[in-house]
Amino acid sequence: MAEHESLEYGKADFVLLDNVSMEEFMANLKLRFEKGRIYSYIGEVVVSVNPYRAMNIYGRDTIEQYKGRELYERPPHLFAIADAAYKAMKRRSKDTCIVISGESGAGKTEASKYIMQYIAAITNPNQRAEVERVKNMLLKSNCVLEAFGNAKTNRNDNSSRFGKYMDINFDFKGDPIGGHINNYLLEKSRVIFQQEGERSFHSFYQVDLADFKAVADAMKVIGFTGDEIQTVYKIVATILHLGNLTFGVDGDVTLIENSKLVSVIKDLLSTKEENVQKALLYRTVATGRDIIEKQHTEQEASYGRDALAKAMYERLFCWIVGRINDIIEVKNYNANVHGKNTVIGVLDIYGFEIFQNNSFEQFCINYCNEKLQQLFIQLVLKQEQEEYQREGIPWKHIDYFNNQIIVDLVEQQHKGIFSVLDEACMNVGKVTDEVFLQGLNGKLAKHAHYTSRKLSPTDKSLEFDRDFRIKHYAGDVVYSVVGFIDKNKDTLFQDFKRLLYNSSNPVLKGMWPEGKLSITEVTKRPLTAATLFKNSMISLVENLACKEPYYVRCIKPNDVKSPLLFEQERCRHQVEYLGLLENVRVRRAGFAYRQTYPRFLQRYKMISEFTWPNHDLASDKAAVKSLLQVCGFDHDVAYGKTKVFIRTPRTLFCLEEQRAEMVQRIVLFLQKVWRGTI
Ligand code: AD9
Ligand code: MG
Repeated sequence: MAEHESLEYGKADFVLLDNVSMEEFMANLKLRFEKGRIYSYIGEVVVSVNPYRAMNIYGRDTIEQYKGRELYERPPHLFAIADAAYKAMKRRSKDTCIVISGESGAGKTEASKYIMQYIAAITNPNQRAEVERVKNMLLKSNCVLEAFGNAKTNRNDNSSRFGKYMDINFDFKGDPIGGHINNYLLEKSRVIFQQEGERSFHSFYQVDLADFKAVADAMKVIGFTGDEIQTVYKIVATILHLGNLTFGVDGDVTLIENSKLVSVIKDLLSTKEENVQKALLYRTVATGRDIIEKQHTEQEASYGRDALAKAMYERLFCWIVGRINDIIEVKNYNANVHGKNTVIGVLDIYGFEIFQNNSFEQFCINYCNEKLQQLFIQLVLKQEQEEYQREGIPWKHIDYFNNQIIVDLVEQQHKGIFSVLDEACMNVGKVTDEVFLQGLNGKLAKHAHYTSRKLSPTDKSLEFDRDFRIKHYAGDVVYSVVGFIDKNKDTLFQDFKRLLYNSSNPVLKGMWPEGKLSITEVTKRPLTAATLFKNSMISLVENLACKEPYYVRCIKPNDVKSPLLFEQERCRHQVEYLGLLENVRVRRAGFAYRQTYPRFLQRYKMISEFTWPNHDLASDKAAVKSLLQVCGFDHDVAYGKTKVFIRTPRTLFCLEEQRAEMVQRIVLFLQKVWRGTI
């Protein structure tokens, strides 16, 4: 139980609720939010509610309060979990990771930044210049990634439109020596289309001097060259101009209506005007032995232009991440000399999404959340189980909904939705989204988590040839198949790749190595977007699974960015799909609380005369036993090899109360001694 918090702020740890019911959970969450207590625990999981106002809880003094402390010693905070992850890494040479989840606007990115700031603040006590440089680069990389990967949406003014996993590497002293970033599925369609009230990526608007300078300076600090920074902005400008480019027809000839733009674009891309023109209007195809240039229809030309804009931006973003990695990655680390190099990973990834219209992107994002939920289930349960085994305490099985069935529905070979989609995309001839839906219906008719109107004709919430519904662990989502095939194929005409590869700007050329291949050499189909995403998710989960995980579950209190409003229904839904109640149950079904014997004594020894001020028993374990026997709690605890386990939270409460009483008495006693009245 966290110290320094009276019950007027509610229960700091949900494990301490009298009854685990949705009502009690919500009442506690609301009370804490209203009292300005935005963080709570479920055991070691941090539950965070976005305060939508500046909180004075991230300063140097707060950092000092959490540094080196145990989780329960201070009120719940992100810093406590960051410190726990750091301690585990430093003391036990464990790789750890902090998984931050929650929906758009819930506060994931802010949380990840506070965690990084905390780690930066508590490390490098000797002020080694090299470590300071690394820390600075890691922090600055956020600024660059946000400029190119974030955008204003209706849900969040600074919404991350990509998933991010960042490893921070530490040397044996526990100081950061480098890092690595993995990025996932950038929402590149935003470059060509934004919903009403939304914007494209921040980078397209950073033309006023201050914003531009901040990002360009951050790039410079990280180590981008002048040429590289210039190329980045040339690409951004090219994409803006492509957005204004329109096509028309004259007889049977497709032409560019505003050809002046082509001249601007060719300068930005350091290529020839005729090459740009040709790539926009024709595609080269190999038919048998012949190579012909086929003119685009107006529609094809527009499609090609949009695909080019999207692909250039996506490639730019991945290139930026790659460059940052080149620079911040640990080089020449010799474990024999420097000791083990350990890692803390921070995952800030899109939460579950249910929109009015859900497409391929939402499908991928929600699949990602299924994978992470599966990992959460496995790790939380696995960890509990392992700890009980290690400590020699019998394990009791707990029932929970295992979402593996939904993960399989999406990713299974041959039968899964991704496979059906890829199969549809392989077909030659006219493949439509409807054909894909038929394929799904054929293969998944009997699946308990899949429905379409065809299979359930009376279900009016679905359209016949357009929609399917997945029963996700977090709720039902209806997806429209429109655009699935196209987004999965993600075609970019080869001609564009060659155009960019043949640029005389070496930075741009370097981004498009596959443009080197001539038409006859291109034989391999590029992997589909679904396959790439699936592979990246599988390797992400593998990576997380071998680390000791810490969780931050973020909740968005309302849709109007208000610091005052706690929308009950809105929050309840999030608590539900984040599986927080199950989390509390799992935690309580075993032992709600555990602590090593010395630590336990340190906190409660004043309760018993056998242990205060010191005990003379054979071991700390024996002393804890005698203390708990005297208090009458012996029936509610188990004694492991190194830790005492307490089953019900009430016992811990009583101990805390008795402790508080004794501390009070001791203080009064000491005051009297000092005043000389004793
Ligand atoms: V998205 O999935 O990338 O669209 P996030 O990352 O979950 O989303 P973000 O961290 O960007 O949300 O938070 C949204 C906004 O809430 C921020 O821009 C802040 O204005 C506000 N916020 C979030 N956390 C805090 C906080 N701890 N203190 C103050 C906060 N404001
Ligand atoms: Mg974010």
